[in-house]
Amino acid sequence: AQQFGMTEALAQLGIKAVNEGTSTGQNNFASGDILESYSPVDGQLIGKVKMSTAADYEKAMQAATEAFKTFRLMPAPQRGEIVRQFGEKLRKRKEALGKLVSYEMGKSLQEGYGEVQEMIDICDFAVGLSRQLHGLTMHSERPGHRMYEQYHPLGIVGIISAFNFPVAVWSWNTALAWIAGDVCIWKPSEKTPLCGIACQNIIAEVLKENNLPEGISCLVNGDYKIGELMTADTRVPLVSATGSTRMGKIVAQAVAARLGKSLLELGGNNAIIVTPDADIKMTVIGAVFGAVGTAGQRCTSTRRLIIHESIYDKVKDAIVGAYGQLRIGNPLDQNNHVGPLIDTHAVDLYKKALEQVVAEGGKILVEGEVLSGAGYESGCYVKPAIAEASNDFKIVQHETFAPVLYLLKYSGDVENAIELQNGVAQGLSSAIMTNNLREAEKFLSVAGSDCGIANVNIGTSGAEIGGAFGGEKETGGGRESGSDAWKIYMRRQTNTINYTTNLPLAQGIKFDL
Ligand code: UN1
Repeated sequence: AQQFGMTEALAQLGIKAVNEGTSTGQNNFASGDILESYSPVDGQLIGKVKMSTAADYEKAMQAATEAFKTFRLMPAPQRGEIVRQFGEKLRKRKEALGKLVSYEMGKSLQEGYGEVQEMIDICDFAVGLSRQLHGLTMHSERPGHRMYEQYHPLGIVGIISAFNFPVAVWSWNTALAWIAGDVCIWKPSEKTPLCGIACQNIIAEVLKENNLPEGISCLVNGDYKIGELMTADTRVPLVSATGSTRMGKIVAQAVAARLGKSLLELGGNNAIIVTPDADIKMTVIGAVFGAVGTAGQRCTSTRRLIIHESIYDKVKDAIVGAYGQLRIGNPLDQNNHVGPLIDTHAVDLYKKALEQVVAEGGKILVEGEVLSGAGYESGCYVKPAIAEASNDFKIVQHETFAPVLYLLKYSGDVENAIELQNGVAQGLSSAIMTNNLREAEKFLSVAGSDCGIANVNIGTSGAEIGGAFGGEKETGGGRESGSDAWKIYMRRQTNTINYTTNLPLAQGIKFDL
């Protein structure tokens, strides 16, 4: 990692070297056990942080509660100015933070930079939005009355994020929450704690320079136990959680039990439909990036290709051929396409998936393999694999967070492909490759894809921040990022104002005293 300037990058982000002790972010409440962060890139210890105890969590809550009292009074466009400054700092640290993301999480450096770019983009979006937190005005049924609605800040937003987008998902939430006037408490994945420290250090600088309370952004490190404190806490009106469907069900139930709000961004099982009218060259690029980008660890990763029988062999050969060109290795080296999986546990799940697809009657087209030898010492590097399968296989129905792509065949009309595409429990992202207008429109119609994201002639991953991001069914139903996703971070209030000397009742009810 040294040769890629990692030492300088870590220093720039305020991360301590291993022999210098534990890294602490500003307003990072942590006095518990030490959590070590090992890189899946080279197996080296990158740094250490302390975990947060229940007492630390309580301190964070107090800081956040205090900060909210003043932050909510700041006009929204001024809060936008804070987010603008944060975006400016991210521009300056893009290289360092992108490198840390790549080194701690394992995604390619290009994708690490892309992730920081998503943070910058959502900041820009939020700055504009800070002047557009619009409510509607309505006509009252009563004479001399006026009605309107307004959006007020919610309070403390709890954020639980996953390892695969260790910085961007936090910023999708915080950038909107902050312009909305909320304060945030973040529990990053215990697999990427240093990314959490680095982000916290950047926002803490902005807060300090503006004389704002640190509690606007709090960090707690730790495992699910800290998450449990948050989900059960009535002081946290909104919990935004990204991760597995299993985790999401636990969070949703705990938050619902106290009638809080949750925003869930859970598993996907994303497919690309390839029709006889598809552009094969574009299909190959979209499908291969979708399947092997981030080593198949995006919630939007392409897991299934649903190919028409008439072009099945052609598409299969082209994709298999493209897999032969993939270079797997250190993701900091921009010559490589595919980096490691997050840890050896993920490698086990990858191996199990490949065993299971064979056991269920699938046929391997591109063999998987756990790579060993020079450059692969971490034990986390695997070869992206392809299997021919059937949609009803249990393993195909399941989201395996690894580069395993299933090829499925359909015959007849595009309706048959749509049925397969929708025939899974998850509903995040979907795509169709076709130059046929009828097929494309059918796919986007009410009888088409049942996912939160449906694309034509691009792959399933790599959404822009301007749209609402999220999905249906077991994906959890939440929407983050663009469009009107900001509304979940605010509470809506309907106001009726009477400017007459009479007090008529609605619905024409007579009540005379
Ligand atoms: C995720 O995998 O949790 O659409 C988020 C994409 C990225 C975000 C993925 N912009 O692939």
